[in-house]
Amino acid sequence: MAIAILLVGAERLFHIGVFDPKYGGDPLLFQHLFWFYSHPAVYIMILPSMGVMSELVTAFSRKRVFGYHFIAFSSLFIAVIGFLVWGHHMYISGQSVVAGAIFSFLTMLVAIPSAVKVFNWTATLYKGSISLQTPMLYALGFIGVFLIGGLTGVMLGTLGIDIHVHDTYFIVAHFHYVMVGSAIMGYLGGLHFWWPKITGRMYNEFWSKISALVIFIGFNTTFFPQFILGYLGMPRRYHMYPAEFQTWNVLSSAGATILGFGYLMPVVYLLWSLKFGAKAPANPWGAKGLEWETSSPPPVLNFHTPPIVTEEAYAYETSTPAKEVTVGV
Ligand SMILES: [Cu+2]
Repeated sequence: MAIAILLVGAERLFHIGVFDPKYGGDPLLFQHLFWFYSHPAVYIMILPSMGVMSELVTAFSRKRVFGYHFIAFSSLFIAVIGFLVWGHHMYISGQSVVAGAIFSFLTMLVAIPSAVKVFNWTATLYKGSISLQTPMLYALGFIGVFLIGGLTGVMLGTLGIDIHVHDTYFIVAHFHYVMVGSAIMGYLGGLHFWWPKITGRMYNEFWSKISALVIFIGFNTTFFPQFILGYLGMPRRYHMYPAEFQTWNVLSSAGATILGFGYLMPVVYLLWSLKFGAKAPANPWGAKGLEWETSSPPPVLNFHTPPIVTEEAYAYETSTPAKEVTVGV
């Protein structure tokens, strides 16, 4: 993005032809630079959320995360492939069919590490001792919503389907299933998981569960109709539309209102908990991990005395203990 801005500056100030045909430039180059930055930017937003997911699923299933190494390396794979797929935003920009086919193939590759994660999280749930506390509700919501976001990504990576739904609400719906449904759902799950650790206060369990459900329902009511609208041909960035699209648009707006209330609720009960919430114990979830070995909130420098690590990471009851390691402060 910095390079693109510098090039725009060079063109405006010194009339060096980069993007503007008047000076011999090509406007499509700007799209290339934009998407070369913007596609990885999307992964930058969802990868931390996926890390939180692995933490939540294992803690609330009381099982070591299934396929730990596969989950870890799939994140690296997604990060690398993310830089090679920008052309899937430009199938109908006039780029060559060969380029389109290569970008389509590379885009399909993203499905592999994504599926590795979803299957491994699901396998972690299998025969786990699951407790449906608020962070876990967000984690389960994430799996469902990300499945839809990911599978519609495969649909859009297909050259033929993308020509039909390009620049329609289908894109808007897909993007929000990944960015709002998945990424923000993971962030909220993480916020509810570590809130007692960060603040030393417990929030209201009842209202936090209600809020998670309201967000899930509001989100799907907002964005699922947009898949249908887009598939039926409603373009994005238009505020007027034919009468036959009215019902889906009204449903989507109604969902956005529900979603808005869902997002406001945590603001209220989390702020409330700062003053009136019960004092949080060191480890309210019975989770594994060094942060749960210290008080909530942690003291300056995190530990009064160096903690002694006697277990492997995520050593819930099915795992074997590892040899003793001392961790410095
Ligand atoms: Cu992309």
